[in-house]
Amino acid sequence: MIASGTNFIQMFPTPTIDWTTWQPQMLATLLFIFREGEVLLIRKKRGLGAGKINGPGGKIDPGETPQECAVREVEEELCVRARHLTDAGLLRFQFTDGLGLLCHVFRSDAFDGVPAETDEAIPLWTPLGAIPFDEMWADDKLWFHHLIARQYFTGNFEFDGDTMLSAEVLT
Ligand code: 6OG
Repeated sequence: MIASGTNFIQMFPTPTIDWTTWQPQMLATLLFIFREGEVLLIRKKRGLGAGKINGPGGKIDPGETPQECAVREVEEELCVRARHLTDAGLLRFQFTDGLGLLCHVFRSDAFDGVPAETDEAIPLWTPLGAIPFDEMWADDKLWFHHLIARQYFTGNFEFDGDTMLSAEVLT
């Protein structure tokens, strides 16, 4: 992995696809709610990445904006209403089975309600110094520090199932 300077790209190894012409088949969101020293993660019960820890989120419905999707998914998964979303990053995922997923990442520092377990997710208030990367998608450890630092990031990742084949992160 290479990392230098402030505007850096991390890579390992070289991507096999051309990200400049890449087109997604699916649009999705992730929304990370923060409070003093903690971030609200979920143990995902179903869908893509079931069993893993991630932020709440999901696929964007037709006619929905990414922000609307992010708020809806958090309400459905955790019964809380996030307020004042900011754009945190943009992630591109290409899976070897053909799925191309573009994921808008948001952050929020204000919410209403108390997170509750649902059919879709278990809420996990997680200290920022103890993010459980071993139980998360492999890309997360490459951009999570930018999310915490409020530094906008973009990432391009190739996956074969759970295995990350290539990665680039740009800030
Ligand atoms: P549903 O199946 O829940 O939408 N997602 C990923 N998130 C991370 N951090 N890394 C990945 O690496 C991911 N691949 C997918 C985006 C899928 C949800 O899963 C997230 C969506 O929130 C490959 O409807």
